[in-house]
Parts: sequence; structure tokens; C-alpha cells
Amino acid sequence: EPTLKERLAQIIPAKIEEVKQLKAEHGDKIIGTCTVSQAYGGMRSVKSLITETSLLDPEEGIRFRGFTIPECQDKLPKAKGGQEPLPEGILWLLLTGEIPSEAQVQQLSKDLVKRAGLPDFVVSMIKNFPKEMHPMSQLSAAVLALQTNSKFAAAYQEGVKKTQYWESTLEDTLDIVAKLPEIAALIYRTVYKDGKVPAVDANLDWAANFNRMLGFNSHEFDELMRLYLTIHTDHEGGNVSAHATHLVGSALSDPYYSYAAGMCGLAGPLHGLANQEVLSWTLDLQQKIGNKEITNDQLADLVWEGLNAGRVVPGFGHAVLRKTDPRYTCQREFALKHLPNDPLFKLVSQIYDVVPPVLTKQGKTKNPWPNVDAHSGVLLQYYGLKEHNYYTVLFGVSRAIGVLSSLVWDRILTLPIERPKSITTESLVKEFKAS
Ligand code: AMX
Repeated sequence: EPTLKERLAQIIPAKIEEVKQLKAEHGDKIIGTCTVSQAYGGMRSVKSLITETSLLDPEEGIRFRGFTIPECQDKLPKAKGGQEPLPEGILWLLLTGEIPSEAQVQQLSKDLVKRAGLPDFVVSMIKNFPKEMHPMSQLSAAVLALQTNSKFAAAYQEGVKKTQYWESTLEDTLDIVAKLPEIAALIYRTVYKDGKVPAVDANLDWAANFNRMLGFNSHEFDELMRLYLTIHTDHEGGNVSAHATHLVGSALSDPYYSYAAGMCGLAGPLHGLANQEVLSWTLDLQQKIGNKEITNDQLADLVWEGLNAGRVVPGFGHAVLRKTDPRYTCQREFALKHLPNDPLFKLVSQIYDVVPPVLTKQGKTKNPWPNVDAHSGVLLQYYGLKEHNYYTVLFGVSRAIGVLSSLVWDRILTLPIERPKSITTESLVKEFKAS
């Protein structure tokens, strides 16, 4: 069977031809427009980016290369005895558009094991970070330090042809994905535990290896980690982490720089950091409630308290989605299967009943339904990964698979440097006064 790189090389010519034809025949067709409100409003729903790896429907949620999350859970290869997809499979899917065979996924797992391992200076750098430094800052800084390894940067210096940029971008992508579990685990073990991380185990898949490095040994948690690391990979191209990676990469900054930029964006509370915020908020509620059951009305009063103080309800709302996020739903199903009686899960379920009507009544948000971050924390708590400050790092490890696969396609399609036009308020005022 062909390796990932060989398969990609087979797929690429037809795809490049398709894009060439599309541009030749329809290059002047309009796919999106931008109003004054949209320019001031974060360019919401302006269609102006090409991202091949996934597509988000406001009602249905994400499709990875055309496959919904339940379809991915069904079709992607699984670990022996497992039921959740292996993240290696979604890496293959996002890159090639094809569901890989078991053998292809195993081969990719082995390839990632071979690429694992960190230079000593990165290990000692992480160990020397102050413990108060946020784990997301540590993650971006460690990836930037690793940039010295970039094969794209080296190839570019050597004058490699534009049509071959994708090859070293793919090499960097696989290296980064392979090395991230150790970086992330070292951050976790150094900040919260004894600083020791076991070496990668050639007989384990990527997610199970990550769990061992973090210090967890449960097969059920391995299953959760596989699911978690699969569903957080990609959410089309306009979200902050994906767009930042794409934008920085468009300057031909290498994948290390580009991904580190994406991670700086993921660290924001309106984006990836929301999962940390959700858990703090939920535990806070749990503490206020104490050991008793409360009615939905009483819970609604507590939610209103936060809203009236001007805070958002973390984990609810979305810039694109207008229904419950299917990434929320599949985590809820995992919880119903494995931890139906967990008190914190019960509270999260009650929040799911109570918050949407409250947000609807408040009438501000366009989407009162929960997003991915409203559910991940309770699962991690259950399996003993309790440090919420760390949660966004897990999101970031998974997101590497999506944003870097997309970056490989940016280079395959030889997309140019991104440079939209900006305007001033003064110029707008002048323009519309005249008309
Ligand atoms: N609680 C309270 N108010 C909310 C809200 C929430 N969960 N979500 C949106 N609103 C408010 C907005 O703050 C805004 O108020 P304003 O007019 O006073 O500024 C108004 O509703 C309209 O916002 P919107 O158009 O519905 O949302 P948006 O596209 O501007 O922002 C998002 C989307 C996700 C940033 C927002 O819903 C939010 O802040 N949610 C909470 C944080 C969160 O869960 N983020 C994670 C998103 C998923 C991810 O990236 N990981």
C-alpha cells in the first residue's frame, strides 16, 4: 500500500488541474460580498478563503472532507478492541480526502513513533519555564524553539521549486504532530507532577502514547483521548487558530511558525481557552449549589447572575453554528455510555437544559446552543486530568492535525501571500457621503 506521501503525490495532479480549470472558467464569478457591517463585524460569513480539509454547515455542524462526526466514528480505523476513531486516521483523511485502511493507519502510527523525540534544549527549556507560565504560552514557545528543525525552512533556503514546497511542509507537519505529545506531556508533568515523561512506545497508537506520557493508563481514557483528539482537529478555515496558521503560512513562514501563531490564537478565551473557562464556571456553580439537587429555575437564576454581571456563558454560542455542536453531542454520548451517573456530568446535562432558553430570553446571542468546549472538561475531570489551565493544550495538540493538513494544501495549491484590502472609517464616510 502507498504511504501517506506517495498517496498524496498520486492525488495532487488531478486536484491542481481541477483548480486550474475552475479558475480559468469561473475565475471572475462572485462567491461572497462584504458589507460595512461585516467589515466592522469580524468579517462574519464573508466567503473569501479556500480551505480543503473541512466545511462547516451552520445547522449540521462540521464535516471532515465530507464526513460527519458519526460517519468518522463509524468508518475510520480503530484501536484493537476500541470503538473510537484513531486520530492518525483523521490526519490521513484530512490530507488525502480518503478514508484510510487499517494498514495505512498503522503505518502512519509507526511513522509518527519514528519521528518522535525532542532535542535536549527544548526539554530543558520547558523544564526551566516558570510554573506560573500558562501552558499555552509554554506550548507556543516550545514549538517556536523547535523551528530550528524545519525542513521547509531548510528546503526554501536551498532554493527548492515552488511546486515542491508541499513535500517539506508535509515533513514538518508529520514531525510536529509526532513531537507534540511529548512537548505537551512534558509541560503537564513539569507544571503539575514530577517532570518525568516516559519514552514513546512503538507498540502504541499516537493518542495512547500521549496518555502514557501524561501519566494515564486507563484504556477507557485512551478511547476518550482518541475521540477528543479526532474531533478537535479542524473546523474549516475562518476560525482564529486555522486562519492565523494559514495567514502566517502564506508568508512562507514554515509550519512551526505558522502553527505557533495558530496556538497564540487558540489561547484566547473566546476561542480555545473557553474549555478551561467552562470547567471553572461549572465547578463554581457546583460549589454554589453544594451537595443538593437544584431545580432548573434555581439553576437559571444562577446563570442570570453571571449574565447580568456582563459575563458570557462559556461554552455556549458560536460564530457560525446555529444548533448544538455535533462535537458536543458526541462527547455527551460518550459520557452517557461511560459515566452516566457522574455528578458533574449530571450538572452539565442540566446546564444543557437550562442555558439555551435563558440565552434565548436574553436575546443577544445568535446561537444559544452549546459548542465543543461545553463538554470536554467534565470528561477530562472524570478520568483524573483535573488541571483546567492545561485543557487548551489538548485542544492545541489535536488542532495541529487540522491546521497543518490545511497548510500542506495551501502549498500544494501554491496559494499566494494573503493580503486583503483594509480601509479607514474616514474613507468609508467620504465614499458614502458622496453617493
Ligand atoms: N453568553 C452570553 N452572551 C453571549 C454568548 C454567551 N455564550 N454568546 C454570544 N453572546 C453575546 C455576544 O457577547 C454579543 O453581545 P454584544 O452584542 O453585547 O457584544 C451578542 O451575543 C452577539 O454575539 P454573536 O453574534 O451571537 O456571537 P459572535 O459570533 O460574536 O461570537 C462566540 C461567538 C463563540 C465568541 C460567543 O458566542 C461567545 O463569546 N461564547 C462564549 C465563549 C465560547 O464558548 N467560546 C468558544 C467557541 C468555540 C471555540 O472556538 N472553541
